Amino acid sequence: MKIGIVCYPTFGGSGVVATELGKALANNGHQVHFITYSQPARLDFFSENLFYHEVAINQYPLFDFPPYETALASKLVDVVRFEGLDLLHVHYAIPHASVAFLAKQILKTYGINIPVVTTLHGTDITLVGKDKSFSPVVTFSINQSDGVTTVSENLKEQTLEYFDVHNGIKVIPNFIDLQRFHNKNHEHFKKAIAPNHERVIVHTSNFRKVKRVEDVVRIFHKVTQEVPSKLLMVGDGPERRNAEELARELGITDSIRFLGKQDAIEEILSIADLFLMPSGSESFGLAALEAMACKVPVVSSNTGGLPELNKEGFSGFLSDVGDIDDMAKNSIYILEDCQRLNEFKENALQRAKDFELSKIVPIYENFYSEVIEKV
Ligand code: GMT
Repeated sequence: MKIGIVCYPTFGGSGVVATELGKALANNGHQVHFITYSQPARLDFFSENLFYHEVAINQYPLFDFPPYETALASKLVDVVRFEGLDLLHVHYAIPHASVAFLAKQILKTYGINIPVVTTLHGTDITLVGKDKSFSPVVTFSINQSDGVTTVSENLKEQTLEYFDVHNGIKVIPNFIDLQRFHNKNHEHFKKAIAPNHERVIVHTSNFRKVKRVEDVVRIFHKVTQEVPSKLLMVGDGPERRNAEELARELGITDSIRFLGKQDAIEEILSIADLFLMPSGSESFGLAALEAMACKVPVVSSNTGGLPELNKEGFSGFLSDVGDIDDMAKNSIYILEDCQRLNEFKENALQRAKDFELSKIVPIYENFYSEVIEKV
């Protein structure tokens, strides 16, 4: 198939899933065209089946807000027509689903009926999409898509609850490439971070409010009083400063490192004993899956799609959002006993294997075929 992928090219989860999906499809022999405003973060190599079309935006002085949607729709029309695409797969509803609808209508004037698949990732529904300033467009464009997928059952339920959607929705979870994400023996690196055999706890995110990074610091503060530990905070975003300030207030800065954005996240996860994800909302939890693939158990909140990934008492534990005491208690339980910790580590990997790339990508391929046949 010739597939066009539209996504945010940044480090966000939806962009990562879209890019990894495109790479996997290209590996399976499909021709994949990324259409976006800059090179996707994980697309920094050459492959004969991968193409990148940059959306250039005209900076005319009249535009207080450069019309990205118009430029993207025009680019989609161009790429579909001249590359002969079979299907467009847009990731994150806003604005990609409505732009795809516009491109589809324009393409009809050229006698082309391009099938459009929309994947809803989470905040496009749970935070941003529900906003009244977006919801009519989100509802309309979901209903106009030829195929709709969500990354968890919970996100499907939320979509149906908050939007008047009469289109069918297929759940296709996030997936993981175990060739890249696996536990590598990095004892020397672990020694440098935890010279006195402390446990290593990791959090990775975009440090937005929804990630509750201050909860991470508070949980760690409680844990380290019982089990000597170090905390690695990976990523960056608006809440980083608050988390740093809180660490200073609690007097634990010597035990926490804020590493900022990192590409080789699997190297850091390889020295971790526990991953914390106390999010206020999380449609799937790709970062937790990446940790599990590297044999890292997860202590998380029980919001959104997290219970579909993290199995209570097996790969980790789940608590109510904001229940720092319970998350700290569960972390201590996992970390305090070596044999128990090793069991949780093995279980985490077992659970991650359920979401292996080779199991999930064919679900997308079959769905594309169904949608193309229907249109
Ligand atoms: O907020 C983020 O974590 C980024 C966001 C995105 O859309 O870029 O991630 C969402 O999509 C990921 C991939 O499908 C999911 O694994 C994340 O759970 C989801 N984030 C939230 O729902 C907060």
